[in-house]
Amino acid sequence: MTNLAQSPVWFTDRDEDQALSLRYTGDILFDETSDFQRVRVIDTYRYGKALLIDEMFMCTEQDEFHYHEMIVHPGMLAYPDIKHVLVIGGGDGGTVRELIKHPQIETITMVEIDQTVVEASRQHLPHIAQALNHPKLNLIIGDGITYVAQGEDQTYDLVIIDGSDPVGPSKGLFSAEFYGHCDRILKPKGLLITQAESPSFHRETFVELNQCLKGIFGPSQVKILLFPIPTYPSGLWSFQVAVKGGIDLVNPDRAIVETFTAKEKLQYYNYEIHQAAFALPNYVKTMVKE
Ligand code: SPD
Repeated sequence: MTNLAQSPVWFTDRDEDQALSLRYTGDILFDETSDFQRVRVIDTYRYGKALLIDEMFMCTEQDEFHYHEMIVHPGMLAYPDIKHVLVIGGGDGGTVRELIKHPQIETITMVEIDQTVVEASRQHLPHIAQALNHPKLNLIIGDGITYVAQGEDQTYDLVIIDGSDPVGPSKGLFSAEFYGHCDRILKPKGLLITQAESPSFHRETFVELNQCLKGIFGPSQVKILLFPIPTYPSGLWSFQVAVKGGIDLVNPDRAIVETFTAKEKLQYYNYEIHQAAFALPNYVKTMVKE
């Protein structure tokens, strides 16, 4: 246990009305401002090292597994034929680390706009960034929005949007034009999984994204997946998943899931979590009119 005498310095991720603070050592391990954003790494007492973009927590060593296991495994285990994956964002490497646990994947293309995020993670978050040199990964430093707009039709089985909040370079990751191209570059059978903010903290963004995806993929083809993550505002986070080609997202093969989670010693995801994550609280159902 630490006490306040060790360091009185806190980092606060805030908006006008609420905030989340973590106390840290006071040392900033990495601090660079790129063309896009300020990227820092600090060492917090409760959650280990934390990657910060501008004034927000992007991930921490102690709870990143909630996010990275849930952005990858529900989709991969619902549709085990996935071979070609595109990740937009994801510069810390956590999503790729989880993807490579699925040996059937042949190629992963990841397009991260900010080399500085990759560098900060490689230098200070090696457990998260460990797969960034994996031979299946083609890491492109560039604009994911342009990449998707110029992508060939029906190329990927899975597209994952592992972006930041809708400010700065991530703003365009929440637009109908972008998701229209994602639909086009997905194969007729495939999945899109996108970081969808908090239904209680970012209500407007969450609902607009849901309407946007339903408009493109069809109302019955869009599912919401909820999970807790202590270091994001409100502690409740979401992904939204668009399904193409009749994949049963909610009911994967139980034996396959249990064998996989045991083999990989996953820390958050399991069969029960898979099913429960698609259950929505009533207030969320009301928000998205389900
Ligand atoms: N407010 C934090 C939202 C962060 C979403 N992306 C996290 C990236 C982890 N790979």
